[in-house]
Amino acid sequence: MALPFPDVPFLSGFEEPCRFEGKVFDLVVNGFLPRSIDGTFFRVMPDPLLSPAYFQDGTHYIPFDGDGNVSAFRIRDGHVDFQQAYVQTERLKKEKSKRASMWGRYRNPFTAHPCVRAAIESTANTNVVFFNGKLLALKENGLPYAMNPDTLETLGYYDFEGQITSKTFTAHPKFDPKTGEMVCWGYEAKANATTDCCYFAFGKDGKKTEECWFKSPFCGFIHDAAMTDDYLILMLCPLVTDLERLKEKQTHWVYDYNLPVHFGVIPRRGSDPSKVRWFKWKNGFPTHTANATQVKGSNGGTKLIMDSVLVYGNALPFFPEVNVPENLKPENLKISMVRWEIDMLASSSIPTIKDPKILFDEVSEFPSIDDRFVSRAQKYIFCGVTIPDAVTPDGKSLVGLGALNALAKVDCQTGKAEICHVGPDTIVQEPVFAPRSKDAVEGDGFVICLVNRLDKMASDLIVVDTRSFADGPMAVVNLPFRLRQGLHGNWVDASDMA
Ligand code: V55
Ligand code: FE
Repeated sequence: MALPFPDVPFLSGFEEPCRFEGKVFDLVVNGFLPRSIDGTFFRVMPDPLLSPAYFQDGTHYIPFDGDGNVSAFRIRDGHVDFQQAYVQTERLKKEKSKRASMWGRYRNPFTAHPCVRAAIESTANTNVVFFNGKLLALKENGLPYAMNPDTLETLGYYDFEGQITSKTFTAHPKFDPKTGEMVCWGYEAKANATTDCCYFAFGKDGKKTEECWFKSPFCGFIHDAAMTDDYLILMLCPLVTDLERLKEKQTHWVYDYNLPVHFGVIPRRGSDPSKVRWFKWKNGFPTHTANATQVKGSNGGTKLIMDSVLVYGNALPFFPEVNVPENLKPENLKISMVRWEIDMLASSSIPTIKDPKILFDEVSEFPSIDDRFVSRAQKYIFCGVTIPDAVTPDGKSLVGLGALNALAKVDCQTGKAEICHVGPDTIVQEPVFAPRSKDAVEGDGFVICLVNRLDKMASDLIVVDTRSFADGPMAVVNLPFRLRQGLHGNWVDASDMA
């Protein structure tokens, strides 16, 4: 008998597990979808399939738990077909055989039931990327699961035909539009709570071209990075772990308000660990990058410029915190889109970098750009934004990271943004950009975004023309049900998938 899911906020209301796999043919389109949009929007959400038998109180659940359930919206000739399938991870197969979830706290194998403790822990629930003919479902504590992009059939746990020895693989690999390379890293790459990191890259044919092992200054969260022509810039956040806290059955991470954020600069070519450099800044949590580029500085050296979202404190309040400043109110945490500068001629062993410049000063998350401009100075960033005056039916303001209620098109040169309102009682998920054509100018195309209609308890896919961004969506595509909050996804043009 399947027990009810625990009555906790992360599993209730709009966030109740969806658990649906299957297809919906020809979704209803309100408005207009131009024929130039031809491709698939893939995204993934953490979506617990089995209710927990082991920790029935559910208090250990956080929004990053849950089996990866991949959605595909295939857009062609003005029509949208929908498909969804779970990644058949080793972990999900064990859950299905037991007809219950047997896992404990987030990324802590010491809390899992003995029957499942040895299983590959990845839930494949954080991002889906297309590379070399395969769809890769990613979770940063394991290797990818490969899927067939046409059928969403899981092909298996994927070590790139034995080419990688890292035990982990980022959920945010970078794709070089000039060379077709996929640039990746893993942290805690030999075992949980180690400082071992691995940088690796693949040519567009899937052959490994680089592998470089190095250590980070402490064992912390390295969720996202940005890439220039010659460097990968890792963001090591002050969200830390150690073996003791895992053995004490705590959740993996704790945020330390006394620890600076660190940036690791890895040369993309040459695989020389002695060339890896670290830089630091005050305490803060840069969550996601938009892009980076490298220029020649006035001192004659290389200057790296990187744009990211910056939260001035713990961005993930479901993880515990230490050394919290006395006057800190979580609801007042400031969030900005910022531009960092890293001077490669700076000489001390871990130089402190200067305060970043603010690009856009509203609460924002999920920055995305025109991916044809990765590692070049982009003009536009598309992101979710919180417009503070929007209210829920019972008059509550929608504020905070979990409640992005509109989309923004940020002009990085002027700091001005166009806002696309998406309707009342709506939370936007991560927007992705699809260019109008292969040779369109930067940012000319469409923003595609799944939105949560809290009033209807259903989801819509919206499509916004970036030429008339502030006019609102040109098409609203109705799903006949609700998809919970997802993390990341990508647009894949049909010509790239063929
Ligand atoms: C993120 C999400 C995760 C995770 C680590 O996007 C970071 C942030 C869905 O799980 O495990
Ligand atoms: Fe992410």
